[in-house]
Formats: sequence, C-alpha cells, structure tokens
Amino acid sequence: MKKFVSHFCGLLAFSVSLGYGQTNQLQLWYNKPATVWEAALPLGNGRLGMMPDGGVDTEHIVLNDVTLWSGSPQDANNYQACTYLPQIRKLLSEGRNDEAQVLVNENFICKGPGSNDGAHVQFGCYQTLGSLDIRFDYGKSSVDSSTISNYKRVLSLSDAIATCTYRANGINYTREYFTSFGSDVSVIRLTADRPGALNFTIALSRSERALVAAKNGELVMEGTLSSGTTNPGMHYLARLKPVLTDGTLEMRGNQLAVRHASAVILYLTAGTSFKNAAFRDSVAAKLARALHTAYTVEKTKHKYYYHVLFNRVRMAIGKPRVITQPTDERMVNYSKQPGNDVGYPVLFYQFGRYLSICSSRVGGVPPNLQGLWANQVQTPWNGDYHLDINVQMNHWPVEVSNLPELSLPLAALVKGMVSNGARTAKAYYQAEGWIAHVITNVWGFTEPGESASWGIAKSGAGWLCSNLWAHYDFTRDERYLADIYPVLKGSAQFYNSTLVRHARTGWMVTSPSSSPENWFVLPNGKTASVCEGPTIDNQMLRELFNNVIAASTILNTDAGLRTQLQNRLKELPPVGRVAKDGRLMEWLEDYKETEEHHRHISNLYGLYPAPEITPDGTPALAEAAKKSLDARGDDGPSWSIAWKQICWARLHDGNRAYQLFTRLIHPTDKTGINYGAGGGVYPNMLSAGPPFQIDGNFGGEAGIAEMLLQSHAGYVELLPALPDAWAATGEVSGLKARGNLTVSFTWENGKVTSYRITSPSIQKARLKVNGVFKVINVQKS
Ligand code: FUC
Repeated sequence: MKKFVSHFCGLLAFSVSLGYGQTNQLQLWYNKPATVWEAALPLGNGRLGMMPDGGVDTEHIVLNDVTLWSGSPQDANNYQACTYLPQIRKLLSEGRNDEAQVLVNENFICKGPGSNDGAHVQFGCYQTLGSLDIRFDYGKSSVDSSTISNYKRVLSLSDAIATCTYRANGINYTREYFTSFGSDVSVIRLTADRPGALNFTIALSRSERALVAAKNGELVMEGTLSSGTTNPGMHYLARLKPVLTDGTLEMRGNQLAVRHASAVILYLTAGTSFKNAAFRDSVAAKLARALHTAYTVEKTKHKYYYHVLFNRVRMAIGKPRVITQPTDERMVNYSKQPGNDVGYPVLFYQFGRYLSICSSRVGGVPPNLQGLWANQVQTPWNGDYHLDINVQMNHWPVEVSNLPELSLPLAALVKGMVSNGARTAKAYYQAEGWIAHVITNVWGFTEPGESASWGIAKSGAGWLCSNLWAHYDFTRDERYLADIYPVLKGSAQFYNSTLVRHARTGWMVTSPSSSPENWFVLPNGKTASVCEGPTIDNQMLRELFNNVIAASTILNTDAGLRTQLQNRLKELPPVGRVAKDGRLMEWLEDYKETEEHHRHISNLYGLYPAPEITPDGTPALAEAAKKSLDARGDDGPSWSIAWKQICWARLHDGNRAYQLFTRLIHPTDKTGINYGAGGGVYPNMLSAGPPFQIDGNFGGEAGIAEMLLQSHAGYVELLPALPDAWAATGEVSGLKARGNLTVSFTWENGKVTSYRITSPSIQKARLKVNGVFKVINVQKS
C-alpha cells in the first residue's frame, strides 16, 4: 500500500492510501470482442489513434491522425454584409426579430455552403485515416468467438495499453497494443504460445482516396483529400511494418501474409501534410526509430511519458475493491444501483483524463467533437470545433485535473483564428479586433454559420477567451499571459466597438446575436432566434472585459483600453435578471422559448463556466438558476447533462449533481443523431450525443472535479458538492486550484479529515473547509 504523510496543515496530517497497486480499478475490460465501433477500445498518443475491436477471426482496427482534415483555408466572408447591419439592427430594436432573421439569412451569413456536407466543400471535415484488418488463419479447425475460451480484452488506463488474450485449439494467443508516446508510432504485438502458430494476413484500407501497396515487406497507404476546390487537399501517408521473430512474411497483392510465426510486432505510423511539408520524412524517421528500439524499451518509454501526465492525480471514492464484472455489465449494474459501485465514477473521471492525454498534445491541434477517434469520412458535424460549448467543454477538466499543458493546443488554434477573425470583424461589422461565430476548423474559419438559426451566435470568441484565461488563472504563468493577451484584447475590442444602445433600457448590447441554438416566441406569435443582447453575451462580456482589465494590469499595458472597458462594464445589462416565473432570463425580453427542454442552458453561462453567479455572492440569482435548471429538465445529449451536473455542483447541490452524473453515464447503444433526449455512454465508455461525441466525457469529468473542489469564487473550497453516495470515505491527490495550487485531501462521513495545499511560490490562500473559512500559508512544493 502506498502511503505518504505530508507536513501538518490544518486538521490532520494529509495522508494518501490509494490501493491502486492491488486492484484492477483503472481498467476497462470485456469478455468478448467488440461487435460495434462504440465498443472498441480507444488508444491514442495525442496525435495517432487506433481502436482495436479484439476480433478473433478478424481484428478490425480503426486508425486516426488528429490532423487529417479535408477542406482548405478560405475566405467565406460576405463583404457586403456590413451594409445590411444598420437595417438588421433597426428591425431588432423595433422588435421585428423575425424580419431581421430573414435579412440575416439572406445577407449576413457566410458565403457559399458553409459547413454543410463538409467533406465535399472547403470548410472540410475531420476524417478517419482508415482501417487495419488482420485476418487470422487457425488451420483446419476454424475458430471464432464462440469456440474460444479465456477471452479477455482490457484497456489499462494506468499504462495506456490494451491487451487481448484468448485460447483456441489449445493455444494461448495474446495481443498488446499501444500508440507510443515514445517513438510516436502505433505498436501491436501478437504472440502465440505454440511455436509457429501465428498465421494471418494484414490489410490497410480506406473507403476513398487511398492507394495501398505492399512493398519492401511493408504496407503503404497514401492519398490526397478534397480541398473543396480544384486544388489538391491534404496529403497523408501511413506505413506499416511487421517484424517477425520467426516464420515468413510474404507480399500478397496489396496485403502482407505472416506464416508460421510465434511473435510478430506491427509498427504503424502515419502523417499528414498539415503544417508539415516534410511529413514523409517524419513518417520514415519515426518508423526507423521504432524499428531500432527494442520492444521492451519502446514500451517503457511509452509508459514513462504517459505516466508523467497521468500519474499527477489520484482519486478514490470508498474503499477500492476488486472488480469482477466486465465493464459493459458493470455499467448496466451501475445504472440500476449506483450506490453499490462508488469506484465507477472514479473510473469515468480517470478515463476522461486518459482521453485528454490521448487526444491532444502540446504543438498539436485540440480534441475535436470526437477527440481524435472517428470511423467515417463524413463525420458527424464534420468532427469540427463547435464554439457554442463543445470545444470549450472539451477543455473544462484539463486545468483542475492537472493537465495544464493540454490547454495549449486550444490556445494555438485560437491564435490561428485571429487574422481571419479580423477580416470577419471588418466584413460584417466594420469593427476592430476579431470575431468568430459558432464553428471553426483547423483552417481558421470565423464567419457566421450558414443559417441564422444557429450561425450568428456571438458568444463563441469570448467563450474561447474564457478558456484561454483559465489556463493563466490556474497556472499564473505570466509569459503565457503575455502571449495570449493580444487575442483577449482583440476579442474585447471587437465586442466593445460593436455594442449598441438598447432602445428601452439604455444598456449596451450585442446586435445581432442569439442565445445558442435556441428560439423564442415574439409577441406577434412569430418565432425567431436572432436578437439583441442575449444573457450569455452579457455574462461572457463581463467576464472577458474583467479578464482583459486584469491582464492589462498584470502586464502593465494598455491603460487607456482598461479605462474604456471599466466604463463599459457599467453600461452592460446587470449580472442576471429574473423573469416573472422566477427563472433567469435568457433574453433581454421575457420571451418564452419554443422548446421548453432545449439542450443548451446558455443563460447559465454566468454560473458555469463564468464565476459571476454563486450561492453566497448572488443568492437570488442562484435560486433563479435552480428554477431554470428544473424547468429545462435533466435530459439532453451527454454534454447537456454534464453541463447541468456541473451547474448543480456550483449551486452546492451534490446530490442533484450526482443524479445528473448517473443519468449521463447510463448505458446506450443509440448512434443516430438525437438533439433532444439521449445521452449515455457506449460500451467503451465514450459518451453519446448520440452519436459519439467526446464532450460528455470531458464535461462529466469536469463535473466530478467540481463536486470535490472549487476555486472560482476567490477561495478554495474542499468538498463543495459532495453527494451522500460518496460521503463515507474518499481521497484525492494532485487536483489543481486557481493560483497554481496543488490540492490533496481525504474525507470521512462527508467531512474533510486531512488536506495538503502546495505551490511553487510562497503565498497565502483562502480556504473553505468543513464550512469554515481560513487563510493558510501554502506549503512550497
Ligand atoms: C451543438 C449542439 C448539438 C451538437 C453539436 C455538435 O450544435 O447543440 O447538440 O452537440 O453542437
């Protein structure tokens, strides 16, 4: 048992006794192969991904490269749009939103098809790299999953390694898979315990735009995606090289055949021309490096680099126990009786951390709607970056879960949007700064989407800045702040220079805008979504302006802008406004929404992620937020359920947050798009919109962290929303709080029993523990 005791700091000395070494806590495991993609196990090294299904006669492995996008950079700005702006604004100020909406649709959206059918247009689409299929030949006695024994397929979150083992015809077969954080290659090692018993063919394929050839004992697959124009799009290359201990390797057409081997290692790597003209050389170099590294060394390197990130946080709820049920059965049992398995939320939490590490890396692109795991050419919503919650939610857990460097790919993406966003600001608003609307891609798209109903929402850019600020707020890294400051400043400048005075109230508001994807009924009975100053914009603006004021003060720059923003803050609509029915208003007017249970809860932006509504600071608004949540209901896609979970955590209602979490992770097999009720997780624990969308995993993970630790209200609070089901006993170590604090604590019967807070800098911290406020001297780490 691992045990360490820190210096005394309040209450009892902090000690951790997480029994991970002895149990199989951090594993997903199954006693049968995956028969659907949503049961296959996701592996990734932040760039390459693979999802093996563990098949017995044929192993089907979906392959990914996180940079593989069709499309190309474009200018879809409508430079005439700004001439319609006065008219659109006038109609809105007169309450003729439905007419304004028609005008927006005609003249104020992007040019061309936008994101519709992304794989065939310039917007583009994140795409699967293809598949690796291994077809086994077991000799005369045919074998399939019904005639084998001892089948087990495992994903170890502790090591980011998957295995598959079974016994057939008296022979034990094993496969071990990892996408190496060492040489940046995917590795699959196959063995049989009877010499020469491995016989299989290997094929690479892709449903379009692929040339596959077997040459020099390798498989090579390459192609060029559509750019959406007559020019060629992104190039890609995948190379697979088997290394045999014995037996023979033959080339058969465009496949390889392994005969009579006892152990074979497949090395596969891939690359794309995305920001890398020399990608063929990189692929060759990575493959060569892996081939010159002993397997055990490669595996050790892989684990080492993974552990550096993964091992920072430990968590246990209840006493660790040996898990006897396969994960798919465990999920079903959990959803029936969650109280019986308090370890399952920890598995879900750590799975989220695993998914962050596997789907993004410093220097790369952020996780998209499916992280980096996609099995289609035309992925749902183009597997893009949605800015009205999804890509931001993908990053909600990374700071608190002590993976701060995984915020940086998002910061890089946003920096890359600024120049196009400045063109969009000019084309539509004749404005300073930069703006992006609801969707973006790796090509820097910032124009409004192709339909007014969703594409004109204005909160996306400011919301991205909220994520960028969070990395500073958690780490207090001033070099990083200086680096992203121009992005925050440009965003504030855009909004500040485009606000208009609201006729009835005199407040300064955005126009035109919308509350993401939601519609309302006008007094004339017509419906619209386009409006002035939706609540989310006002909450986001206050957060952004305050952050820019703070940043410019820290960096000692732009005093003039600071004063302007300080004055502007006084002219924004108030923090929140309560409607006649007690709910927090979503729009400036007390409109009724057309869809009572709409999935977005954008009027609660000020509750989470922004810190302006708190039970202690704004109790009346917190009550209104509760009413809003109750009225919207608990259902929705996983990301929506996760957002509600985290909102209840901020409202300090642990039991309600827990109820939402339990709903979020109910087992599902539904894969057809459902915007309304849905949610759930697939057998492989990836979350369902449906279809598979990774934001529910990250949102649920962030929700668990928020139930245990909060630091947004000017102090660190331990166990702010602990549900009764987790109260008995638990411990966490290595979570992060704002101010570059590392926080560890234990609890029993709902009370914190020991804690330790450290930081690299000498500082004091305000702490709320067991309901008592105190100021502590933080220990130097
Ligand atoms: C937003 C959501 C949808 C879906 C899509 C990718 O538009 O409203 O539910 O998650 O993003």
